[in-house]
Amino acid sequence: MRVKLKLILITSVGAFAVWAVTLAAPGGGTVSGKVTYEGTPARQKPIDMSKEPACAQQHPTPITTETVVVGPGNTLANVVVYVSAGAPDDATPPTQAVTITQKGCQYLPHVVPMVVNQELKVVNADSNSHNIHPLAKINNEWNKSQPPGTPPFSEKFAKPEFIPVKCNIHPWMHSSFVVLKNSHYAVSSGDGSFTLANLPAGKYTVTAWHEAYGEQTQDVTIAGSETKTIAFVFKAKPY
Ligand SMILES: [Cu+2]
Repeated sequence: MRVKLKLILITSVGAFAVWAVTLAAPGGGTVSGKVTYEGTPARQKPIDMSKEPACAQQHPTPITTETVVVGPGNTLANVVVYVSAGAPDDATPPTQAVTITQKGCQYLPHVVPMVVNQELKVVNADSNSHNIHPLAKINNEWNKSQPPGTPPFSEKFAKPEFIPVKCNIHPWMHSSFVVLKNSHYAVSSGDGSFTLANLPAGKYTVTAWHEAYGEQTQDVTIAGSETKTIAFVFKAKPY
């Protein structure tokens, strides 16, 4: 009788555990919000691509530098928002590669976050050569020429680092590789918004990084499947 009771108890505890896991598995909490600036951002400079006609032709309206990309309502794009403390490092890198494409003598996207040892695919979609050169200091620095029509190549970075990237052929081309320890990251879009989803309950430090305005952090505690809203406001550097 006693054994039977124990069995029933174990079975119900087991069933409860399965039920609890099922409840917790799909969601977790969410941190979302907006990145804005105050002050006057430096005016972006028009890019003269006349030396590379194949690229110039791709921009009927001349483009500008993308160091600071803003939207209506003082919103700030291209800010990497990521969990810098409180989450475990990814045990294995995400299986899907991150891609940077050189097109119209621009880097698409302008800011490229990735996880340590995640595959980074470099694509040249132009009919001219590019020379992609990440100026890494903690990771190995490399410098690769990519003539038109050559297939994409893959690289990866073994350590977390913010890496400025340039093209040795076109001085106006620059990008940033942001190598992070976990996949809890987002890049603020044109309207400054970002979302970090699927965060298990816990206390986190969230960092927002901008290539010209530096970084800010905020602590956020997530309980259950709630959504917490936070805001980052950067001081724009003037002209
Ligand atoms: Cu180039």
